[in-house]
Amino acid sequence: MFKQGSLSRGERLDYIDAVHCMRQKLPILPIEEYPGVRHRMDDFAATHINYTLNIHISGIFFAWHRQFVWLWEKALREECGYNGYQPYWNWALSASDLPASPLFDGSETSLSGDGDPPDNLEPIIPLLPSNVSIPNGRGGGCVTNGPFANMTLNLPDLDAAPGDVFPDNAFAYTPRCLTRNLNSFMSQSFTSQKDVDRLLSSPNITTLQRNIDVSVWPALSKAGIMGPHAAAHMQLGRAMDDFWTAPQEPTFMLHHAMVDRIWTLWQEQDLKNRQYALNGTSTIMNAPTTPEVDLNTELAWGPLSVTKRLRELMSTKAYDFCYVYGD
Ligand SMILES: [Cu+2]
Repeated sequence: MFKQGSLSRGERLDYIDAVHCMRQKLPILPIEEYPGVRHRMDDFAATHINYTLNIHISGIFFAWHRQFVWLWEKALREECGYNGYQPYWNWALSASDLPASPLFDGSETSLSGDGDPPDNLEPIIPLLPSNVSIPNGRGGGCVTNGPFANMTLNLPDLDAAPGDVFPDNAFAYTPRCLTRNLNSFMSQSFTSQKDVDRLLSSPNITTLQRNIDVSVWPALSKAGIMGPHAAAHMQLGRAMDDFWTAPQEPTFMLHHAMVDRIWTLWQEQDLKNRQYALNGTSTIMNAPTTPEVDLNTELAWGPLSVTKRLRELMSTKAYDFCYVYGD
């Protein structure tokens, strides 16, 4: 895995082609149960929906998403002939000006740019659940530029669903456009190098988990601080900010590769104490209450993967994993 900024033009185009290829392959999830799953990329989104209430703000967040991104990279290689690596989105490099970054400038080597502006653009948006309001971006509508112009998302917008109840219509076939609303105020405020540094200087796993997500942590929300995991989702707009269906956004896997890179770099600062550091349970904010995770806790990804124990997921260089992050 290497960062997007270091990819050559050809490597960027190869990655984009591989994503398109996954969108043309038949899914493995059954259509009767998953009417909104129409291709292999949807398999990943639906699987993420199935585990959403376990894998976020919990003790398996890092490990579950590590395997998820690895499965994606493996599928690109094995099913779509991709010869490159899974790139990561180094948030800090695009933080000062999202629409100008090579990732989102709308060029043919980007992941497409901003969405079209809607008819009436709210200048200010509330940052829930805090009472802070922030400047809105200038997009919000369908993405009509770059490699993912006019791309269709098949699974529904579930962001209005309460964060703790599995939505009834989760797998309904709901074709709609990919939307974006690039928000450089958010990226400047929450995903700059100083925010990355704050993550890397977290003294223990509990603090790292809190620092990366924060918005749901009342004390920090009041201070208007949002962790880079949450903030990077939010700064791209609705499609990427959907807690359930975000893997439909082509940026999702690059974002979670960066989350994985942060975990990896943090672990490598003190392998003796951090390699196997765990904290939390396998339910969102421990609701409903589940046991504290340990190295024998089993994780699943539906039909996308065999089950794995947490001990198999704690290092990028052990068991099935063998990868490093370039600078
Ligand atoms: Cu997730």
